[in-house]
Amino acid sequence: MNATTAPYRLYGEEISYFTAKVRCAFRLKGLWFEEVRRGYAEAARRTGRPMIPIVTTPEDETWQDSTDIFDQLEARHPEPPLLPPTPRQRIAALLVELYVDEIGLLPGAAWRWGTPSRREAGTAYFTGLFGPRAQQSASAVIGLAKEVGVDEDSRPAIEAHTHALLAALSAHFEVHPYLLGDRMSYADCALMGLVYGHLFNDLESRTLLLETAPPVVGWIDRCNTPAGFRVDAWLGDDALPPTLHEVLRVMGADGSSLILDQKQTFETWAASADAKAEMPRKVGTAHSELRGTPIERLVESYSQYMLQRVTDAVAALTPAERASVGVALDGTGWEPVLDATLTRRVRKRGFDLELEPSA
Ligand SMILES: N[C@@H](CCC(=O)N[C@@H](CS)C(=O)NCC(=O)O)C(=O)O
Repeated sequence: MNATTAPYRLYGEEISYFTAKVRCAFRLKGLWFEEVRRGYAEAARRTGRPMIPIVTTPEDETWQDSTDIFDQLEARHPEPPLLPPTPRQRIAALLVELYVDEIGLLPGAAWRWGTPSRREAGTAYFTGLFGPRAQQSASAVIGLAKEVGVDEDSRPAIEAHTHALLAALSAHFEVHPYLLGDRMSYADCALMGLVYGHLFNDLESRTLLLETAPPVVGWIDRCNTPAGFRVDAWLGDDALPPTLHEVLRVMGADGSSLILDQKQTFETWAASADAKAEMPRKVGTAHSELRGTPIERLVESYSQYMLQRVTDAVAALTPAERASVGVALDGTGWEPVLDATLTRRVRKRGFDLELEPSA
């Protein structure tokens, strides 16, 4: 079922956050794929957006956006599935992705670019990847790190959050091989974006992982080398074990206020926006906090797309399923995100996002 007559091509980098998410999905599904480096120009040529990853299919279609790539892969190659069919595990997996895409950027950027020595190591890494453009590319990403909320004042809180996350993940992976049990899933693929794409590939955070979180290093290895077609099971009874509850709690308690403040910024912008005009990538600033430390973040319209993905999945549950998810996630800090009502929605048109007309 997963045989193709030509390879998929994944344009991305080993150290790219969002490439690391989807690489795992190709491996999990046992697909024939090749990775192509320095793919920004090809991404821009095919989509108008110099952003990786992109995927080209055996039929030469182009996919962009890790989340959409997951959906396309799942639709074309449903076995083995990425997303569990059961409500608690499905919502948990989508929350892990929301955390990674929106909040994980903070530790990801802080450990790569947050101090002079990290900037030096990151820039040296870029030299091998981008040649003469390394310095320019590094300066651009250092600017993005500031935009997502990383600065000298916020770094201690971001690092404290990272330590808490690694402790919770270590405790979980001491007992379970993957986030949802004995089988890899969407949640593992998403988390690999932060934990492998950035933390394991960056010098200082790799040392942190090796010295303080060996079970997480073992999990990275399992995700990078799935055991062929041996597919074990997700936890029975749609369970979210206590160790996973704690992982979700660190993510939700620390991250949900920033996610909701971004929603507020987006919806304030949208209230006076012209739905027919091209939607800007950045729509304003969220004044938020992490562990009590102020965070200023430029808000991307795309953040509404990611939040909507979770709230739509919640809306699709039956009342009994919704109640069961509520019980399982009680105390994680995710409750206000699960209950959020979006006043304005976005949708994809081609590779672009646009505002849905107001109801
Ligand atoms: N929503 C996109 C984000 C992709 C993304 O931000 N990729 C980074 C590299 S990991 C990039 O190309 N950044 C360039 C930019 O932000 O302009 C996805 O999930 O694929």
